[in-house]
Amino acid sequence: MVRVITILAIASLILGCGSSGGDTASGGSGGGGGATDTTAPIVSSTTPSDAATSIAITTTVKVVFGEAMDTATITAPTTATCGGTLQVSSDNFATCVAMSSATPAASDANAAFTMTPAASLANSTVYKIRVTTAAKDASANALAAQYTSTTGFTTVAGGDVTPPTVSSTTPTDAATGVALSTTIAVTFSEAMDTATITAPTTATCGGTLQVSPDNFVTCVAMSSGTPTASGGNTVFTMTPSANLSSLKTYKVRVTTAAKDASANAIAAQYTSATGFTTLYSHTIAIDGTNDFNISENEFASSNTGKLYVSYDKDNVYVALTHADIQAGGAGGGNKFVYVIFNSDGTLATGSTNSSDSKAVFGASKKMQYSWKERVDGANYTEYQSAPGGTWAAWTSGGASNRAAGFVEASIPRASFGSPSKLQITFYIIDYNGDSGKGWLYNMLNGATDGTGNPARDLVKYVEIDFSASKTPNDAANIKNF
Ligand SMILES: [Ca+2]
Ligand SMILES: [Ca+2]
Ligand SMILES: [Ca+2]
Repeated sequence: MVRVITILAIASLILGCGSSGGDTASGGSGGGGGATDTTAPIVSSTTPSDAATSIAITTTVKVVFGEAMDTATITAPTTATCGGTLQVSSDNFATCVAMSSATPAASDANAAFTMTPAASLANSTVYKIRVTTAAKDASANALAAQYTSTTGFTTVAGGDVTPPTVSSTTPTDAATGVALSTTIAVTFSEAMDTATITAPTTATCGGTLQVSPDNFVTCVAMSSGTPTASGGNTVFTMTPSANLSSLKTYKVRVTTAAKDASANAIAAQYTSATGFTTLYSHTIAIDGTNDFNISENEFASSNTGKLYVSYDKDNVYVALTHADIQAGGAGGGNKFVYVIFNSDGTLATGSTNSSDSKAVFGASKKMQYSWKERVDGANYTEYQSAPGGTWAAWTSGGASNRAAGFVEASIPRASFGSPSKLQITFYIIDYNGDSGKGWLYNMLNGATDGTGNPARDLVKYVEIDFSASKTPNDAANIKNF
């Protein structure tokens, strides 16, 4: 019985073939094995193409076949050991480029396959592509012969893979005494891609170069979002849109979006360790109102009065409060405020006595400039200097204002010869006191000295250093003659 069925089946098969054969030879009638592909696949192209040059070291490698392939046969090595059917090598396949995946990405209906190297290729290097005969088309026909690039593609020369670094900043980190009008520059170790160097133009921190007084909660608004490049694009300078603030410490930050000309980013965000600190500056209006800052400008005196010293880049400001000071023009007394200035740190030049002969400094110390203001009675202002040891009228460029309990003055720093330091001391004298000899409130000494005959010795003075980042009333600024 089994035998009969088998014979029938064979007969049926033969009959079927015969029947089919009766049609045209093109035979589309197709039983399963109909259009059998017996043609070996070919490599029709590669990308990069053979003999191509200046190929980016980050390139992918694509192999295009003449027909759809059996994806199971298209593989790549993931280590330097050559393996798989698609290979890339710089040393005639002694070793191969490790790919990020053993399964090349198929496209074009399985006719194209793309490999991504696990790491950047080397610069100035020739790479060949190989396809082994284990690569088969969808009908299991293998490549007729192994394919190998004739020449290979060459990667781009001289690639820079070194991240740039921040070499320095200006002002330098930890600098003090920085002018409020400073610009800020960042110097890199190499030329940068200028398109990646930007700055914020509002207080919102943004851009790759930032300057902040509060650890980057806010940033200094710059006048331009594009720092000025110099030094072959290694130095970038920013100009704040307004002066910086007095006695603030500013840090500089460079974000990792800053890149060199080869698109390498800085390895880690740069932030100043300490920051730079600005100079002191507080401008006073000479208007009879006390607009000095108590915490920065005030010196106590036990003579019921207080002294004030401030400065900005152009002027020095001094003031006193005292119960003896009458409103402008008011009062019937004969009292004067004296402020003595020296621009000579050694106090070696000038006059031994004040211009009213009521005060002297320590032994052999001399005085150079004075501002004298009547504070009880008719208004009177006098500026004198003693360049050769003798007091004479001085065109100080100063201005003063006297109000009830308060008198203040400004004098241009240039009028003292723009010194780096200035020594200042204060007293009040009453020509009607002590039988017309006058007597002193020795303001910085905190004592009433009494008679003005002989001249009183002023023991203390304030020394301001215009280049230091200190408040004028810093305790270290009170000196002894
Ligand atoms: Ca084929
Ligand atoms: Ca570099
Ligand atoms: Ca004022």
